[in-house]
Amino acid sequence: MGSKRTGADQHGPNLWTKQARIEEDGWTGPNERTFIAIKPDGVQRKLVGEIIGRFERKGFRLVALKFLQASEEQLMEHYIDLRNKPFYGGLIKYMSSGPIVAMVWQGLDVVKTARKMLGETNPADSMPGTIRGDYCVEVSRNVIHGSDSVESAQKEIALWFRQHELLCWEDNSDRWIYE
Ligand code: DAT
Ligand code: MG
Repeated sequence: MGSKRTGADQHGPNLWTKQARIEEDGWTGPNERTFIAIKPDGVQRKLVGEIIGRFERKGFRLVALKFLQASEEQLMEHYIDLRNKPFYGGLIKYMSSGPIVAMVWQGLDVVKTARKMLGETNPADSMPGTIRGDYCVEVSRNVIHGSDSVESAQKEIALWFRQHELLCWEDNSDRWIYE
């Protein structure tokens, strides 16, 4: 060794981690993605670490994450299909009332599996062991959002993230998770 590292070296890829790059792959198989958001009540109730931990331990891969307070406009777009529901106004207010954690997770059947991990929309219908079954009580304070189909996931990810915010990185546990 002995040679002095240049600035470029220090910030570039090293032996252990491939430099993250913008993901351009398709959405099938292990590349399927879903949009997950920890709602303002989940943040206030200190569930961020617990919820992220569940997705990590399951074996899904984190592709993007940000902490933000969403505008009513963005939330109205996100929940556009519910615009005629009586709870729509209250839902937009609650979701914009404090910071949320917006994430993209990737893996085989991640959309369907994440919905199972969340539980039912109403916490009272959610099995213990699910996030909503374990951590909340009322439907209008159900701590987490997850896309309900691959098509919604694509729309939601495009609404909440820019392409360059979605990172492709080499996950060293992949060979223990996929055959
Ligand atoms: P999910 O979040 O399980 O996909 P959804 O898309 O039907 O459920 O509704 C979006 C959110 O709206 C839901 O997470 C909580 C709120 N919501 C749904 N039904 C409600 C109701 N009957 N009263 C109050 N809020 C409700
Ligand atoms: Mg929904």
